[in-house]
Amino acid sequence: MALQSELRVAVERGELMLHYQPKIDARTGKIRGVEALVRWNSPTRGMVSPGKFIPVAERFGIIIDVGNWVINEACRQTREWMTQGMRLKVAINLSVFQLRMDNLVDYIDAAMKRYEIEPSLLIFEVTESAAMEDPKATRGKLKAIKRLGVSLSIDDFGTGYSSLSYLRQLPFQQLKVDRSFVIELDRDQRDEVSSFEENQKQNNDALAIVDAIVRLSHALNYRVVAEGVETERQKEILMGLNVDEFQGFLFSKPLSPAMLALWAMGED
Ligand code: G
Ligand code: G
Ligand code: NA
Ligand code: MN
Repeated sequence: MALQSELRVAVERGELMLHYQPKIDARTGKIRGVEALVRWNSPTRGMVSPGKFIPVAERFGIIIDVGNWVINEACRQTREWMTQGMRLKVAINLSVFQLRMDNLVDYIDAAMKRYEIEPSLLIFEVTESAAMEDPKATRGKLKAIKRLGVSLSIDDFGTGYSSLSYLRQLPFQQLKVDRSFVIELDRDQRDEVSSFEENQKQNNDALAIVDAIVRLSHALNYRVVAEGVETERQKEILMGLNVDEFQGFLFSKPLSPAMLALWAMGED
């Protein structure tokens, strides 16, 4: 069967699950929250990554069902952790197709009420390119989501083409620096093809770019998260640039809810 046909029934059959990747406070080194990342445990295909099935879900109109499932499940899990005495901030990714739906705001509101979630515990991540699509409609939708009391984060920043004047008009509280810049920060350790000088130049350029992004973000009162942090060296450079939070394999890969709870307890 085609991927989209199997995906259509996967939601009803309970084949989707969420894993959670820690977001680390740069100042304290402690966990500040988690990002929910969907996985599909298919009986015929095994574990399918969202990088593969989210684009298919978007192309075939299944993303609304998938996205609604993610919102509900993330709220349910947030409540379960609270019951266990863990107040974790949970970030949920939104597709541009969800942003186009009239009833998205009502759906989020209903899920928060269903599980009695304080809005301050939720962050919605929207990619820079999604935020730039149909700016006027998107701005209205993001403002309506913000009015629920949740936070908004601009994801994969640096890969799109947003104008600063437009960004200012959007109600974001957090900005996530795209992984590609973090990789460039210490390229000499990973790239043996380019010369030392070429790598040095890449590193310095990336440093200047991330520095500018952090300063701009702080001027606009955003907290800055660096994505895809894999090495101590990257972490140290990012600390020097005043990044507020880290996310990446250096700290933890995305974990099942049970593993995340264990990991978070080991942190204290
Ligand atoms: O977990 P992984 O690195 O394989 O994720 C790949 C891509 O899938 C990332 O770009 C991530 O943002 C996206 N993704 C993961 N979970 C969700 C989700 O719940 N909704 C949407 N829209 N995208 C997601
Ligand atoms: O697009 P988004 O930023 O939501 O993508 C998050 C994805 O990035 C997750 O699917 C996660 O598995 C992946 N990811 C998280 N940390 C790292 C990392 O340190 N290195 C790499 N290569 N991928 C990461
Ligand atoms: Na994200
Ligand atoms: Mn991202």
